[in-house]
This record gives sequence, C-alpha cells and structure tokens, in this order.
Amino acid sequence: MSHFSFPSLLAKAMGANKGWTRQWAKPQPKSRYDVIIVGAGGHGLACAYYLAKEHGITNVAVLEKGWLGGGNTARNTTVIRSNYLYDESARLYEHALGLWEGLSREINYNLMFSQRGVLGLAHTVHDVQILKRHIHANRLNGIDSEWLTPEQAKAFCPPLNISACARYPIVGASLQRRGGVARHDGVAWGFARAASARGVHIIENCAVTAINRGAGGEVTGVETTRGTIGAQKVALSAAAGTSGLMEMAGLKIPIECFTLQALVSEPVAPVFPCVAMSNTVHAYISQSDKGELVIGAGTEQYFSYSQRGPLHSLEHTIAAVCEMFPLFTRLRMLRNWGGSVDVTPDRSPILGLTPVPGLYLNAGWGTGGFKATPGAGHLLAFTVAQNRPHTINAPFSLKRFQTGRLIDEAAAAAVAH
Ligand code: FAD
Ligand code: PYC
Repeated sequence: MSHFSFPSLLAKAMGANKGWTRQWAKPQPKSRYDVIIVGAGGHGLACAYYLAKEHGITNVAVLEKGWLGGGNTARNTTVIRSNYLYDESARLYEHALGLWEGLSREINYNLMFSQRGVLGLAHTVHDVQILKRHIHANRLNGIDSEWLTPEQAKAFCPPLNISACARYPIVGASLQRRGGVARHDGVAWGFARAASARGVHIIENCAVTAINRGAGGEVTGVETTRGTIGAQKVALSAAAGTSGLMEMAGLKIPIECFTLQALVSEPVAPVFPCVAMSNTVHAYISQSDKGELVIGAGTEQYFSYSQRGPLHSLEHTIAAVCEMFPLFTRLRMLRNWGGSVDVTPDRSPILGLTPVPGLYLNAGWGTGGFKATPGAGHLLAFTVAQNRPHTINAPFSLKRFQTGRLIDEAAAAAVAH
C-alpha cells in the first residue's frame, strides 16, 4: 500500500497547515449554546466571527443543513459595490465595503478582493437619467461614483463595443472605482476559520427542523436532524430557507424566492479589466482570476427554491454579452448554475429583531447580498449581542412592512433583477 493517502497528498499539495487552506475544527454539537446561528453562508459565518471578536460571545454554534458555504455564497457572481440610491442603503452597503477593504488582512485569508471598478452601462435616455440620479445620490452620501462618456467607458473597458450601429448603443456609463469582486467561497472559508479559531462551533449536515419556544414564547433552542440543541438566542441567516424557518416560529414574512442563474466561459488570458453591468440588455460580466468570464442573467419570472434554471434565459444573456462585447462571440461556455434568491417587496433586506424574544432575522438579500457579507454579519452580531439594532440596520426592520416605510431599491441591482 502506498505510504500517502490521496487526501493527505491533496492536503500537502494545497499547503495544509500553512494557514490559508480550508481548515477549521469539526466539533460535535453541545446540548446548549448562548447563540445559535442557522445557516453557514457568508453572512452566518461572519456573524459568528464578529460575535466572538467584537462582543466576546464564543459559546456559539453555526448550524448548516448542507456544507459550509454551499448556498448562495458559493453561487454568486461576486460583484461588490455600494452605489445604492437611498441613504439607508448607501450607509448599509458602504459599511460593508469599508469592512471588505481591510478584511483579507484582518482574518489573514486571501479573499482576492479586487477593486477593479464596476461600470453601469446606459443604452437609453432613461438609463442615463436613472444612473445619473444614482451618481448624484451616491456623491451626496460620500460614495465614489462618476459619469463616463462612451469613449471614457471604452478606455476603462477596452472590449466594450461603443459603435453607434450596435443594437443597443452605449450612450454613457456610471463607474464606482472602489467596486469590484472577491473570491466567494474564500469568504466563507476565511470567516469559518477565523470564527472557529475563536471557539465557535460550525456544524455541517445539521438541518434545523423546528424552533423551540418556552412558556413565555421566548426562544429556547432548535430541533435539528442531529437532535435538540438549546440556546438563549437564535439568529436566522438562511437565505432561501428563511420563510420555512420563520413559519416554524409561527411567523410569516414577506419573502418570495426566485432562481437566479450564472455561467462561466472557458478560461482565457486576462482580457476584461473590470465589472460591466447592463440593466437594459440584462447581462453583466467580469473575469475571474482563473481566467473564466463570469456572466450573470436576470431572475427567472416564477417562484422557485430550485438551484437550477432553464437554458433559454442564459441564451438571452449570452446574446446580450456578445452584442456589447463582440470579442467574446467565439468563446465557449464552461459551466452554468443557479441559486434560489430570497426577495422582499422593496428589494431591501430584513436585518433585526423579530416579535419572538430571542429570535433574530437576517434575510431578503435577494440578488445582492454577497457584497454585504461582512457588513451583514457585523450588524447581525451587534443586534444579537445588544438585543437591539445598530443604527445602520434599524431602518431594515421587519416592521417596515407594517408601517409602510419601505426602502425601495428596485433599481439597485444594476441588472434586471
Ligand atoms: P447562503 O450562502 O445561501 O447561506 C444560507 C445557508 O443557510 C445555506 O448554506 C443553507 O444551506 C442554510 N440553510 C437553509 N435552511 C437551513 C436550515 N433549515 N437548517 C440549517 N441550514 C439551513 N450578490 C452580490 O452582492 N453580488 C453578486 O454579484 C451576486 N450574484 C449572484 C448571482 C447568483 C447566480 C446568485 C444565486 C446570487 C447572487 N448574489 C449576488 C446574491 C448573494 O449570493 C446572496 O445574497 C448571498 O450570498 C447571501 O448570503 P447568505 O450567507 O445569506 O446565504
Ligand atoms: O448586486 O451587484 C449586484 C449583483 C450583480 C449580480 C447580481 N447581483
């Protein structure tokens, strides 16, 4: 028999124990924790890390029904930006962007965070008006955002076709230079390792099947596929799984789930220097450090918890990409996938307390929650630790659907979501 097993060779090849691979302790669940976080996506893991780091709460378990970072965290196209329209959203996403800027160093994990700039392409007078309105609002909020002519956009993104003969000619573009991309699964692994190092338990293959409540209605723990686990506080951070979990606690929330698809091309040499997004033709594109072009579609127009979607919407997306970037006409698609995104009526997240004492909610990030990962985790940790929302997430309460004080970011996705 060979001296080396395949896993040990693989671990060696990946540099195991050098501090940068996918390493974290795999504990058995305890019978009781101070805080249980449901969902080991980027948000739940970030929350666990900040609970331990900033609030000294380490008796924490993150329960995950599948594997760590296997939900939308692993399925997104990694666009990061903070150029949202409304003041509340600008504060929220800028808080997250500020955390991204120091995160690789803070958690000692290369998140491949790359501020290569995010272009929002305009094809019509209407696009120009919407994008300029965003730029003005962003600047009033101290967020970098600027307007480019077609020629300036082409200088920034050379593959862009700015011919006036194009079916949807480019008439200008918004640019957030501090926007960019990061390595999506690295974010989950990095936060997992950093939280685990501070004593947090991350428990995979452990689906929550019921929320337990005491005589006063307060949370007392959860039922799981690995048994009953007690907790003083439970934070739900389960994306498309949220409505079901809230119903387990006797609450209904205004969230609908849709499939959102993406694809990558075969890898090519570096050719695409930024992120470019077009709402009108319904496509966005960047290039990963592996060389694949990362291309995203719009949401499917029917409810679904499925993590796959039909090919015809991808065909539409690819046609749009080829119109804007004719250089890519002969590239081949390598793989495609989908995720089920949790969408609220105003396209803004819910982050705060719930009517159930000890139950906290982080959901409704829809098509745009990757960019928020450190910020959402940071604010959820604050909310859980203090039992009150931080000023940044206070406007994003569940109550807004009763009071009508919505934060309507329907135009925020920058692509047709
Ligand atoms: P997830 O990563 O989905 O984590 C939730 C976890 O909860 C899952 O792992 C799930 O298994 C677990 N769970 C659910 N129910 C239970 C249960 N009962 N018990 C235990 N565990 C449970 N956002 C951007 O900002 N930029 C983008 O470019 C972007 N592109 C996207 C492209 C696609 C194709 C998709 C699908 C999404 C995109 N998003 C983007 C959105 C982004 O991916 C999500 O908003 C974000 O990843 C949500 O993170 P999360 O940690 O809340 O969710
Ligand atoms: O929110 O920027 C975004 C985004 C891009 C693709 C999906 N969401």
